[in-house]
Amino acid sequence: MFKQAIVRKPCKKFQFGISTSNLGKPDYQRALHQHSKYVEALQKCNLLVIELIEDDRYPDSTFVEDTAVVDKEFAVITNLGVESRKGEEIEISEKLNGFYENIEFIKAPGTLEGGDVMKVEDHYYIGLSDRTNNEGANQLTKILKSYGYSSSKVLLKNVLHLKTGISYLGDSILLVSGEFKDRFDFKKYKLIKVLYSEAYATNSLRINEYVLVPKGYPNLKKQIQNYNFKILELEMSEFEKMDGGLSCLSLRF
Ligand code: CIR
Repeated sequence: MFKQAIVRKPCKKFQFGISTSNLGKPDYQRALHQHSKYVEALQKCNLLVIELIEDDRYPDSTFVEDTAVVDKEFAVITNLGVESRKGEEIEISEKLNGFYENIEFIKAPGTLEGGDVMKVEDHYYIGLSDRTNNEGANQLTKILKSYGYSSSKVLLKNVLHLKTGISYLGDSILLVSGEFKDRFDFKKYKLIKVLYSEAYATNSLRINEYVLVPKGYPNLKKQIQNYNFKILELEMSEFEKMDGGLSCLSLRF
């Protein structure tokens, strides 16, 4: 069970963040509105939501998931893999200090972003991406081991982050798209294969008894409903334009 979440409002410089989507410039007011609905959804999932104020120094700072890996007994502050985002983790670290006795750090030359880390029961998958390097993954592996968790690395081919293309819904069920549909590592799970045209929605998010799903992906919605999950649909268009999905907008612990 998750009890709380940290989020950060999109800042006025949101449109200047990193994007490869080719979906055009996000509308700031609409992004703020979508973000407030996201916060409401987290509250509906019974989370206490800690909302940080916007930070114009970092256009991508609404994507807080990348700044930390959080579990019950520890938080790991990451070292983000792109120059324009380095420093976002500082305020998050200060906040997490109030909740955790054990705070660990990924240190240079290691880089790691939370979007590349997926927990499946007591095992962690760590994506090796443009943002997470082998050294960062090794540091995380060592930290996880010291807390009794196993982990393995997954080399990414096309996606930005591991969780862009795969997410864990619980009960041994994974949503998978693109390069993850046939990977050996994930064959032992129940796979929900997401249509190419709905790949964005692979980054859906299980929180307590709900699954948050982006609006506008009817096939995926049906596939998830078949497993009897309770669904909350959210408009995500402005975040999609900036390569961000549902998980990226919060740290849940
Ligand atoms: C970036 O490129 O860093 C942001 N525009 C999007 C980050 C998305 N985060 C995530 O998938 N965890």
